Amino acid sequence: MAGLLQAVVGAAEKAAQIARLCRGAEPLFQLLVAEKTGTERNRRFLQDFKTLADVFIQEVIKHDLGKEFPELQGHIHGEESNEFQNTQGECSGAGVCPPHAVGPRLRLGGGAGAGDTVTVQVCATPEDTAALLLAVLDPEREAAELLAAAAHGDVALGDAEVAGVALSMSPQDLAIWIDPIDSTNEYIGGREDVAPADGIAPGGLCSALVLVGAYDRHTGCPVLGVVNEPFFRRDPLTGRWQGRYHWGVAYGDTRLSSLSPPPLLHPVPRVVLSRAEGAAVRGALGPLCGDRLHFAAGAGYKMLCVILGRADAYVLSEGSTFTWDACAPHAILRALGGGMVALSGALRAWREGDTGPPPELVYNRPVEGAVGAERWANQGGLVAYVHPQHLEVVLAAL
Ligand code: 2IP
Ligand code: CA
Repeated sequence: MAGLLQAVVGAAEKAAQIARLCRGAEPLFQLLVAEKTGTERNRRFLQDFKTLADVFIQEVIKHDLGKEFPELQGHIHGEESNEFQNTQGECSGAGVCPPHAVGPRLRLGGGAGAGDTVTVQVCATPEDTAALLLAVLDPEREAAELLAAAAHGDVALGDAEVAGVALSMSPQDLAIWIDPIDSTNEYIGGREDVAPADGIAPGGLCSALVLVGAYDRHTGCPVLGVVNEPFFRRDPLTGRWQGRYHWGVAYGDTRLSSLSPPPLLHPVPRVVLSRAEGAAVRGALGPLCGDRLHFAAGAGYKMLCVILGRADAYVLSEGSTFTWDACAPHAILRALGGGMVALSGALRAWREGDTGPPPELVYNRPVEGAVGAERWANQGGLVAYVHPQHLEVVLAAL
C-alpha cells in the first residue's frame, strides 16, 4: 500500500505541530495553563482546555487518515471521546470513553447552551471547524481560529525515505490506535530543564509524545508505528521547538525502521520504570541493575527509551497503560527485533518452564467485563525490550 506510512507520519507530524502551537501561541497557551494559574479565565474553562486540545489533535489525525484511506474509517480509535457536554450526564461518545471523560468535562462557552453536547471534529472548511470549536471555546475566537487553521494546513514532510516505502498491507485489514499527547501532565507542566540521567529524562516536556500505531484487525498484531517527539529540542538560532519522529514497520517478513536496532552492549539490562512502580519490582530489579535502574514519566517515553537503546527494558507491573500507549512503540520494537509482552503472562510461562517467546500484547481484544477505558488496559503489566536475552534476565529476576 503506497503512502500509508507517509500518511501516518504526516498525521503525527501535524499533531505535533498543534501540540507545539498550544504551548507557543499565547491565546492557546493561556488556556492550556489556565488550570495551573488559577486566573479568572480558568474558572470559565474546564477542567480543561488540555482535554479539548487532546481530543482535537486526535480528531485531526482521524480526519486526515480517514480521508486518505476511507477503508480505515470507523477503525481509527483513540484515548479520548470527542463529545463535550456541560451537564452531569455520562459521556456518550462512540468508541472509548475513559473514566476521566465521564461527567462534566468542559464548561461550554457562550456558543452552546446548558445541556448541549458538542462533537469535536474537523469539518469541511477551516471556517466551519473554527465555528464548531467556538461553540466550546467562546469567546476565545482567536484560539478557535488558530486551532482550525492548523488542522486544515498541509504538512510538508520532505522525507524521501518515508515517501519511498510501499507496503503490501491493505487498509481494510488494519486499524489504528492514537494517543494524541502521551504524558499529558508533563506537557502541561512544561518543564524544560529536567536533567537526564544516562540519557533518560525523569520527566519534563520531552516526555510528551504523539503516538500513532496501526495493527492487524484480525490478529491484533501491531504492524506500523510512529512516535513523534514534538519537543525534542529548541532550535539554537530561533529558540523555537523542533521535533523529530521515528517509525517502524513489522509485517510478515518485512522489518523496516527509521532506526537501527540498538546493539547488545551489556548482559545486565538498564531498566526504566514508572516513578509510581511498586516496591516488589523495585526490590527485585534493584539488586540486579544497581545504578542501571532509572525512573521516568510517560509510558510512551519509557518505550521510546528502549527503542533508542537508552534503556534495555521497560518493566511495568500494573495495568496502567492502554492499547493507545503501546501500539505504536510496540510496532517499532518489533521492527527492531524486539517486542512487548504482558508481564503476568510472561512470568507464568517462565515459571512453568516454557522456553519459547512469550505471547506479545495484542490490540484488538477488549478486556472482558471491563467498561470505559479499562476495556483497553494492558492488563497484567508489560515488559518492552529489544533483545530477548534482556527479557529473560528481567523475568528471571522477577
Ligand atoms: C499516561 C502517561 C503516564 C503513564 C500512564 C499513561 O498517558 O503516559 O505518564 O504513567 O501509564 O497511560 P507513568 O508516567 O507512571 O508511566 P496520558 O498522559 O496520555 O494519560
Ligand atoms: Ca497515554
